[in-house]
Amino acid sequence: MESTATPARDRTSEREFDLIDQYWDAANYLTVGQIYLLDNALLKEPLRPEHIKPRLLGHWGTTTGLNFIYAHLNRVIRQRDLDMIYVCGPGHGGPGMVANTWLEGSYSEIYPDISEDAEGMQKLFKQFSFPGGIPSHAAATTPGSINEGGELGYALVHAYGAAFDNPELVVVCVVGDGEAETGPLAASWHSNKFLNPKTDGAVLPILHLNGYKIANPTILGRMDDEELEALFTGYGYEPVFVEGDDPKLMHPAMAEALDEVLDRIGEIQAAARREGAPAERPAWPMIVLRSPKGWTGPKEVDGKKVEGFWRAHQVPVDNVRANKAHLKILEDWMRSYEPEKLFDANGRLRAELRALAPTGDRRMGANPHANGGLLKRELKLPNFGDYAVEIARPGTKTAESTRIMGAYLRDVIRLNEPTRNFRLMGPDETTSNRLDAVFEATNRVWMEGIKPYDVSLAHEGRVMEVLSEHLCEGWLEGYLLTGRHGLFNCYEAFVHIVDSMFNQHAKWLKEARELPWRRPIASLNYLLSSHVWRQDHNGFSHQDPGFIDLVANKKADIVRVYLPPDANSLLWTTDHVLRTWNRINVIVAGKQPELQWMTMAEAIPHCEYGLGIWEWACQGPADSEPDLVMASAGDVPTMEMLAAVDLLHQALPDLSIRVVNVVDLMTLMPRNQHPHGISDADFDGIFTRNKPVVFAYHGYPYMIHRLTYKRTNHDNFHVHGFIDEGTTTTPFDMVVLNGLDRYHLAMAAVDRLPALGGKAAEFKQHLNHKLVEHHAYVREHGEDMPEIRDWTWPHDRPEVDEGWD
Ligand SMILES: Cc1ncc(C[n+]2csc(CCOP(=O)(O)OP(=O)(O)O)c2C)c(N)n1
Ligand SMILES: [Mg+2]
Repeated sequence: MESTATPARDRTSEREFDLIDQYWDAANYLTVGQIYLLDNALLKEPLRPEHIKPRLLGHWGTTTGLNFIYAHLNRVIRQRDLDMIYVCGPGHGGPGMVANTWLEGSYSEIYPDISEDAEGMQKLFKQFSFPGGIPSHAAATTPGSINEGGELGYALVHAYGAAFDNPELVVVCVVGDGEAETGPLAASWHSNKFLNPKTDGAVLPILHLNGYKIANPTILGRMDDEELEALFTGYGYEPVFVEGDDPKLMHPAMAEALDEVLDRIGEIQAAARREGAPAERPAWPMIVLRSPKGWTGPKEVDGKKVEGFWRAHQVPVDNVRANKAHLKILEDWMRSYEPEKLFDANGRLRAELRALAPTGDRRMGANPHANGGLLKRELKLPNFGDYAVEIARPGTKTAESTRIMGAYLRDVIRLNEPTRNFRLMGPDETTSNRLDAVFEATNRVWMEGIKPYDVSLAHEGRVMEVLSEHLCEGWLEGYLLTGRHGLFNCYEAFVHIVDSMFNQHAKWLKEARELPWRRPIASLNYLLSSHVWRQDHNGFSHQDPGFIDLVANKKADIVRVYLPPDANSLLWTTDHVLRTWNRINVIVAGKQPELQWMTMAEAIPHCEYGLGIWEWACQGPADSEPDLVMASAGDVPTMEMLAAVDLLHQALPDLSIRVVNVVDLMTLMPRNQHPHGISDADFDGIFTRNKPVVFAYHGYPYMIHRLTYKRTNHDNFHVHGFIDEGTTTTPFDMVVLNGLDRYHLAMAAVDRLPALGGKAAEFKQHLNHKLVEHHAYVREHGEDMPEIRDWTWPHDRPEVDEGWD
């Protein structure tokens, strides 16, 4: 006779699903509590207006889905002993992430004041979106988070960045269906073309189709399953659908889906890691979770649909203090989770439920990958002096500075190959930026097909190239946040595409630095090459030095901008930035053959100090105040400034000129505003207190004024830089158009030296004639005049006087 009894395994499952459902209830309860309650956290008394926060803030709609996923991930982590982190795309669901880390105990471990009891729960509720408390979004303050999530679009790219070179890690990434409409997120699906199942971890995207954004349906939410399946299959995924609104059916469906995708990930990895297995890109599984926005919340408020609609997005019931009916809705809603069954009288999660969370570092709020500094190992760095360009006389020999840097990076890659913790990202420009020596040591990683004639393309490699600055930036951020190192090389003009991502990372670092439990991560390093002054062939679209201005907006202790004028100073700078942590370093350096100035012995102290007087270039007695200071920051401006000094010296040999070069832009700031700022006394010593300073600067001139406006001699600073005059023309014409050329600089100097009187008139006329000649010449010949192209610094280094007597 056939038995009607449920098999034992299913009975256990039913019981387990019931517990998971309660765990989910607990997380949902804590979410609502954070949004609404100031007091009466366990609802031991009837809810009264004074229990309610005066300002109701937060996002409810997304959190039940996030909480549902978290509870189910806990099950598989425990069952399979998974090393798993949770990247929460809809970071506005912050209270959900906080609730879950509190339930698993990781929150109270980090913040003991928010203890696992009634008092802690009370504080947990109060602190949320409250002055002096925590932000409404998942942030650096949220245990287990590597993704701010406030600005939507970067979750999936961060998840992939975390998974690279972490073969045992599973990165679950919840993607909001609104978030999925952003450009960066839409590009991120292609990251699977760069993930090697043998050497990298797995990313499990969970597309959260709750159907709505703030006040609109979502595109993906309104697409049918057939079209979604086609879309994601086309992206190279195998979507598994979990859909519905009945928790009784949804728990088993989600558990089954998770088991299926994790089995599949296991199979993919086992197959790829077998001896001699062919490397190929698998179709990675993903989950499409279609569940109501604001699931389990109020169905209707004031006769208007809330659950399963965009009205559930933020605070679904407002004006609760004053409106009795709303207060009742809130109370009924909170009591529907039956808090008395979830928490004991002391506010502790019941032991049976607590046992559902993983333990120790397996808890997603305590996983060290989400606090990457804990895992960070220093890089092994070669001796940068070994790559130095020999300089017999300054300004006579040319080199491509970034090509020299490429050789250094090649050996960084070689030295760190065993630890697999360094990557070089770029939007298809590594060769263009002349870093191609790196391909002597590694390849571009690529999991798509490889043709026999492809160049430096392989299934494994330290270089990641994709024509998406968003992906390069996001992968690197994810990689750094999980404890590794890297560098992003980019055309200067197009790095603006990631302005906003830079902003968010800077915010993350600012917050994380204030949290002692977040260990320092490696700095985010940019090499901006193919810069404004040498994009003469590509024209105006490719000419923009404004990223520096954006960078300078950020907290002084986080950002650094370096403008090394030659190869040896670029080598020092590269070595330096790779040794730093918790910073954002921007290096701007040219890739074209350019004159070289400093020996390595000169470059090291110059760069260490960040700026200095180039004695070998000064005209007139070095031991007295000059008539004029000629200063520069940036490679092309430095050459033009020195050429101007040469012109001035020839025409006005009695003029004493001091030559100053700035590598570390932040040295110009007052010391109390930036840790690299030099003292006022030193600044006055270098730039004088009252002599004219003609400053040739790489970017927008206003920046130098902004950095120096508090300095004594600021009124005498005359800055020449990019004034948005760009086009396709010769390199010298570019600087002429912007008044940054030697002739304009020399004229600017003369104009500031009234004492020269009539002596200067003839010289100025000569300079003006030169500009006319240049103008005619380039328009006739299509290249710069030979005297410009072939100019070199005419003076030898003066004999170095070693003594100080
Ligand atoms: C780049 C960006 N644009 C706009 C917003 C404002 N915003 C916050 S939440 C949201 C809707 C998000 O919808 P979805 O991703 O579907 O999340 P969920 O439905 O899970 O709340 C928007 C537009 C933002 N945070 N980031
Ligand atoms: Mg949505």
